Amino acid sequence: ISVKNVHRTRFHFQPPKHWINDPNAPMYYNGVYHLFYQYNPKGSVWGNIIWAHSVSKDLINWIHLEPAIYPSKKFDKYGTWSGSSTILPNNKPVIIYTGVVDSYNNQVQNYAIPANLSDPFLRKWIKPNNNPLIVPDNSINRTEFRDPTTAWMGQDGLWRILIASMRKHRGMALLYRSRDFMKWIKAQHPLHSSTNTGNWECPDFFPVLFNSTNGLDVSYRGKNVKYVLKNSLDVARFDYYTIGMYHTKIDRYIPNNNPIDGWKGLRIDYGNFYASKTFYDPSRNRRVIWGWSNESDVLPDDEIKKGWAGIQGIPRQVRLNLSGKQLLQWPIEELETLRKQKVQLNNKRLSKGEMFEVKGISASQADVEVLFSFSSLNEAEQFDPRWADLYAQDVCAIKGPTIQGGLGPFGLVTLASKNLEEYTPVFFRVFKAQKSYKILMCSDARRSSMRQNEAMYKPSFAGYVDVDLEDMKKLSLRSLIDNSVVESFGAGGKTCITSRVYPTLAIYDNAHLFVFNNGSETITIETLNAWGMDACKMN
Ligand code: DQQ
Repeated sequence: ISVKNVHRTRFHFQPPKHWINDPNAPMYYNGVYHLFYQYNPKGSVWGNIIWAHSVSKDLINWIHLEPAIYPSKKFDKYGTWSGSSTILPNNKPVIIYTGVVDSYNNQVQNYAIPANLSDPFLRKWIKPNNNPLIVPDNSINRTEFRDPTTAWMGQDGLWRILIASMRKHRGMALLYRSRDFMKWIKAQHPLHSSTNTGNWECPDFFPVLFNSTNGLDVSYRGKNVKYVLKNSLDVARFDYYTIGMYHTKIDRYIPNNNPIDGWKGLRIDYGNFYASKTFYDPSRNRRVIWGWSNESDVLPDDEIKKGWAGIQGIPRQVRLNLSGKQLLQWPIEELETLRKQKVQLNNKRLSKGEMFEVKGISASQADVEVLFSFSSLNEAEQFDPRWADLYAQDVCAIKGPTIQGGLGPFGLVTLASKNLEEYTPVFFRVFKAQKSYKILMCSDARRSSMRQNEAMYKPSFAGYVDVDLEDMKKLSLRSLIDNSVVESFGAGGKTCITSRVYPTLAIYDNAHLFVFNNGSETITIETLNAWGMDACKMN
């Protein structure tokens, strides 16, 4: 078994070799999906960053093309960093990206346009001579000025974009306006900002519809809309979002009070997932989010040995949930074309301490959907009030899968070796807090690999799931298992967690999948559908 390949994913997006990070400028144009991404053409650690480019008809199978944007001019000589695309009303795409202009990492914003609009793949991109488009004024920290968003147009006919920045420790989404897309003027106030959050890398701002799965173009104007502001908090290394109102008269975004923005806010994903970005897909009337999942093995040694690092998560359709208080994310339906062998079971009861194996599919490469139910909440353990200040991840570390509980822990055991030397459980645990129930969802990598190495990152990632169990005593879980990644969706995509894991025994045909219950309340598996997954095609 080659070290290079054993942990390569087979249906997640990856180039053949080298380092990747942020997804850039995803778009749908004339029948083709484009994904650009931060790429090091020279090695498997971050550096020499260019924009690699791939195209697809279905967001699952990809053709890798030549790089689209790379350092070549004074305005981007030291790096072509993240950015976004906008499709102008005359059906012409334009990319705005960050150029690094010197070895101190001073940043400006540039634009690039396709050299030939009749090339269906838009292979070549030109950086016109009137670049840079935007240089920071004196009030801006020039090394913290990057990652322009897709532009939207206001009622006044002006284009608007956001640029990530920070002042002292206040993170912010700077707002710029333009009439002609060429001359950009900074608005007096950022669209939004928040103290002690560090730089808001890769901001993303988009409208979502109430009570609908449909996505909206970012310039949409109409009723029944809320807005989402997402940012990647540099220090925390997680992607956060709030839902709120966009007050177009004053050009300010005001998040709903609860939950707040900042480190304790809602996350797009509670695991290894960063620098995410959405785009509107008019062909299916949906909004899709992409996010980067970095390696968690021993950086950078393992990356150098493997010759590759980083994957993109499975694209997810995003929408507002019914309550209007959070997003729902779900793997795009095209993923289902890779499903092959299927096993199904219904109405199976799991009493305390029971665990059984799901056989008949390739457990190292699988898509598993399960609906659990239970008849009462009486057994739920007390939520220790001291945990209220902890992150869910810390509570999961205290209450791991092997610690017997009341209502839970129950869930899946993924990428398990036969005798459980290695396993990555994804599970729920229900607590009774003072006024309500708290549902913890964990994706616990602590026992994922036999490799003894302190430098391996094996966290007990976790988030809470906002479901009213008194209403309906059911919880659903979907996990996408792909060799070194377990990407899970709790309660229909309310809580998502991505873990990167590096089993040494639980690989290929030696990987196993189990369902378990380690709580005193009996759990019923109402339905379980599991599929082995084909590899996607990439070049
Ligand atoms: N990665 C890019 C930056 C961005 C960061 C550089 C986020 O533009 O802020 O590769 O991962």
